[in-house]
Amino acid sequence: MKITDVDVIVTCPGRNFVTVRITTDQGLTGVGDATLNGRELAVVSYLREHLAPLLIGRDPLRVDDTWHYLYRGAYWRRGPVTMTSIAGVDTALWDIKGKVAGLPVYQLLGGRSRDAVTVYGHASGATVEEAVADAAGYLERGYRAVRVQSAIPGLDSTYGIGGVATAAAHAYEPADSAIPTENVWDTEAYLDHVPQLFAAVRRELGPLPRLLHDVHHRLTPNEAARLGKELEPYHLTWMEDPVPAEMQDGYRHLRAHTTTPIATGEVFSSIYDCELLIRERLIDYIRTTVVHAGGITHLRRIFDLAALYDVRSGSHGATDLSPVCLAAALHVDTAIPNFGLQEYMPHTPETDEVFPHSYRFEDGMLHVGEAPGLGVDIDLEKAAQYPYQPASLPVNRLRDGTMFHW
Ligand code: CS2
Ligand code: MG
Repeated sequence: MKITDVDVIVTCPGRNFVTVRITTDQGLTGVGDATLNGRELAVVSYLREHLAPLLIGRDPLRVDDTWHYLYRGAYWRRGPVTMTSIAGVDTALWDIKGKVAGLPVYQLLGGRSRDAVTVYGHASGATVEEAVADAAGYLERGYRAVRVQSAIPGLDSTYGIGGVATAAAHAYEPADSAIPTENVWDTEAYLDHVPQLFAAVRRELGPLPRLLHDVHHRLTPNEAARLGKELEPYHLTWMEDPVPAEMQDGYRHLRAHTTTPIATGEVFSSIYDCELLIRERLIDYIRTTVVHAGGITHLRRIFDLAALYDVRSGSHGATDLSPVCLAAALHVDTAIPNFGLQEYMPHTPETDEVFPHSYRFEDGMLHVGEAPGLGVDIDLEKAAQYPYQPASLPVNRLRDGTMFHW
């Protein structure tokens, strides 16, 4: 069998997505997500100009060899653009391999380690009361775990705040303008508010619901230690991305000062970004996912390393990761021994139409399909109806204008 075509498809049903579609000489096709929010066209160029020509004529079933051919062959290894491009190709090859074998991909990864995948939903609100009500709504809809974010008094906008209306419309998308929106950030206002938020959530919802919070990379290790300590009474399942991803040794200070579980990894693109944090048990959950961490081939290796140190998976699953990525992530989540939680933000109805898929949500769980391959595809006609729209993620500045972390 030989690869005859490698198409890179850009579509924007509400937000931009990049999809790799590989075709073989026997008419089989495979799809892979290669969406890098706010930098989509860099990946498109890397794929079209540099990877597609190298794949024509290759045997699509040599998945691991192709992965190393693209990774070691690049000479300039790692990094978000390279690893997202490799991920798109790798995922499409796993899809083809499943179709050739007549099996869903999780069967090729070792079979089921569980009957369904526990997900967490995104509750948020412009006020504490609204956030608590939104979280209660998720529990009523069967979710077993809820991430809670709320607006910070005194700040016009804060990460993750879409409010009930936006949540109902599945419309929260931070990359909302061609030129980055500039927000004002205030760490003290945030640190003062978040413990109050979780005090209210626990008071209203009780001790059992699994609660999560995304700090979104905005604290120093010592500020994160303070927050982690102040959140201890509320027994969070995890505090996510407390410090910028580059500050890896800062996790030692954080870990030494709080027992609040820590999750990180959504911006990591290779096992080398995760190794120290996993090996020193500085985190409890690793949030790498298929599209940004080099595809199924490399993600599986990251989770295998994590399993050695009892670190669980907590894969990123925001709506800027396409249904192709979510389907692939569910196959990995279904098979690995050290599954923790899967992030789940439902996509817009238009997006679900462009990417027909067999996974389904039921009672707080996502169920991977049994179709051969990944159980997801791209409708080329529908995709063509939604041309690319320039969109950048926001930036943060402190009150004095200093550039900060978003
Ligand atoms: C966030 C993401 O869902 C999350 O955990 O960190 O929504 C993130 O902001 C976006 O994926 C960035 O594109
Ligand atoms: Mg996050």
